[in-house]
Amino acid sequence: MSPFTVTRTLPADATAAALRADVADGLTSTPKQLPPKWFYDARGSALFEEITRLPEYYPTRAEREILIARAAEIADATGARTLVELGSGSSEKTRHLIRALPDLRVYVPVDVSESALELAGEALLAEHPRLTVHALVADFMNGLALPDDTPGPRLLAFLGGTIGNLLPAERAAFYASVSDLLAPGDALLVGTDLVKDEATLVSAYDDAQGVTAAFNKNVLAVLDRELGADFDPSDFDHVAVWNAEEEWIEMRLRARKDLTAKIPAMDLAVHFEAGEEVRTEVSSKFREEKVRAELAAAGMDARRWWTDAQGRFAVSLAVR
Ligand code: AVJ
Repeated sequence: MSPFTVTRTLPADATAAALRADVADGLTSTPKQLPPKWFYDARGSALFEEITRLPEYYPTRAEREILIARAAEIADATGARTLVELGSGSSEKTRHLIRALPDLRVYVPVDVSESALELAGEALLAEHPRLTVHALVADFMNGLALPDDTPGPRLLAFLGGTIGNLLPAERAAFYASVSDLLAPGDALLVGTDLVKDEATLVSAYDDAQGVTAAFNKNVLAVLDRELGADFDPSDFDHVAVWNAEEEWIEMRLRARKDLTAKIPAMDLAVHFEAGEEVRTEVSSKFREEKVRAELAAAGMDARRWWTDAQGRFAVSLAVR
């Protein structure tokens, strides 16, 4: 078998169909909403990379600090021979982990972006020629099946705080499906941003340079390109608010005036009153007890909890 294979479990047109379904639901409901996964076309992914380097956006640096400091402990605790990474993107975060896992034989990056998987796979193989890389083009929210050759113990990594983009019910379903996928003795490594003061959180999602605003508005450019819509991103303001009850940051786009956007591909016209908002992202912030309890509810035992020195972000290791 070639050391690098890519398996597509998403039909080529699944993405287009999913976008239409999300727009049909989300822009006709009250309040309006769109799922955050549609930010990430090539421009959106580049803007997100830029966000990770902003002074205000601490999660990426905090998580990297933890992974570097704890890679050897993670390797010891898991003895992983297979590493599965959900939402792997450029695989930058996992590089430290891969270097630290002495028994690693198979790496399974999972992402909706085939181009990201190919680039990351080639780069990793250049560094680890004996590793088998079996990339999966898949949307892991719609159930996940592992390739045949994934020797245990397996470590499944879901990093970056992306778990925070799921609503509580989706999160429970996600943990349950991960637990189903794992065998006893396999482990889950999950990165969670933590509850902290409101000013720090809001500025992480509303930076001075306006990169997050451009990232947020990019979803409108995606709708324009993919669905022939006529949104003008400059008709909307970027909004980031802390929802203290739910303990999540919400990003929204707020119409600056009354407007009607046409979405010809779907025979849809969407009206916004001046000031009306569409919620584009929820980014939940966590406390240790809640992470533990949610993992336990899915049959996983949170054995380790590591934070960065400033206590801003946590990485948990849970065993099935
Ligand atoms: C990649 C989903 C973890 O929620 O912090 C960054 C995305 N949104 N700035 C996050 C994001 C606005 C990010 N995640």
